Amino acid sequence: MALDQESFELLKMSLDRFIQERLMPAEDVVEESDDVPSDIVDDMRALGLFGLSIPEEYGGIGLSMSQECEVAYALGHTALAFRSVVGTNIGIGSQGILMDGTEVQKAEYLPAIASGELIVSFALTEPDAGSDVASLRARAVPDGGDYLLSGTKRFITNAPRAGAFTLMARTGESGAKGITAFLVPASLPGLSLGKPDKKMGQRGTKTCDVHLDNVRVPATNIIGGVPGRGFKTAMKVLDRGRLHISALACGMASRIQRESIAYAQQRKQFGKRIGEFQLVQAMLADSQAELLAGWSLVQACARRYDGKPPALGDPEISMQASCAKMYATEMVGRVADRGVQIHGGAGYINEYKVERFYRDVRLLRLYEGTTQIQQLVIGKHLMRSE
Ligand code: COS
Repeated sequence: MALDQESFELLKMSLDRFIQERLMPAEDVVEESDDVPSDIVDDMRALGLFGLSIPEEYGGIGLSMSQECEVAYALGHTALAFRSVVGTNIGIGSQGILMDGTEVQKAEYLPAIASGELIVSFALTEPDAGSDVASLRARAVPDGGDYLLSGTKRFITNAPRAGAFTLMARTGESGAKGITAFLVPASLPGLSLGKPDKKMGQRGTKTCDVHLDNVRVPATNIIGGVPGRGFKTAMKVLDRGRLHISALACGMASRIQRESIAYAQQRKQFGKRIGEFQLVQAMLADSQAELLAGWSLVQACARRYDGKPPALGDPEISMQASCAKMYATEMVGRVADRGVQIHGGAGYINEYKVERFYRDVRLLRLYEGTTQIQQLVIGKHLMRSE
């Protein structure tokens, strides 16, 4: 699956213009209001951003992973809240349905997800199951032809905006094999939302708890129709999500570099522009080399991903996605830190963008698997290989 090159170039041109002319000027509004203005969300729908990764037959644009990474890289150049609005529809919310759903589920859900009419969230994490997903406790108990779902899901991105959830609950034995993925409409009785999370950064992104109190879900809403496959579905979705996040991290590193270079070119100290000092140039050079290394790694891993049908899962691809996620998100943390350093005291003041980006990028090393989880995935894979 891929969009032809000519159409993709046109899409990228419109997107770049949209980022420059609509999103960047609205960054302060997002920061101050802690929300993304609804007219911008409407424009995102019109541009097709919600359906980037959904095949054309279901009303999406059908980008390849490499193309999706280029889009994530472009969106990384502005407040991360904008990408977050569309992020769950492009990635972790929709991909379980696409990879493992039945034809009926795909036909029912994907067109509305692609158009952005339906926002879909990914509900995996729980208060006591973060990195250790296999220990999750939300229960799904069979009742007639239905399941009754109970439990709490935590830090669920876009939950306040969501019309449906791809939600993992336990239908069987302890561990990974007892986990099932369900499609859960947000309107079902017994489903309620917690208070909005107050986060360190990424203002404008919406996360909260999702509480399930005997929510009756038909068995036909099990993704793929077979219980016990939810853990693998979640892991495959995360492999893809991790590549997307690494591209986003590189985009944000590039933006922080731009801000830092612009500052170094105009700020004067000791009678010179600070960018003329070699110690400042050294920081910029380190960031530039790391940014290029990260982005090259992400592109190479995305190309490799495109060579393999995603529904199958592949330990080599998981390992590569974890390498990309680990390197790119750690890298942008270092770039943001240097960005603040280059700005000096101004970098600690919120009228300069680097102060905000420094806080925003911190999350990239945590969600969709911490750096330590990426190390585990990589290490496990290496120890298994001959
Ligand atoms: N694709 C397909 N199958 C996968 C897979 C993948 N990427 N990763 C694991 N599996 C399969 C394994 O092959 C194994 O299958 P079998 O039992 O048939 O052999 C099964 O899933 C269990 O795998 P494993 O034993 O590796 O599971 P663990 O409980 O050890 O968990 C980690 C592995 C820690 C990597 C996983 O729990 C994880 O990714 N945690 C972080 C979760 C996360 O990112 N949370 C963020 C919240 S979502 S925003």
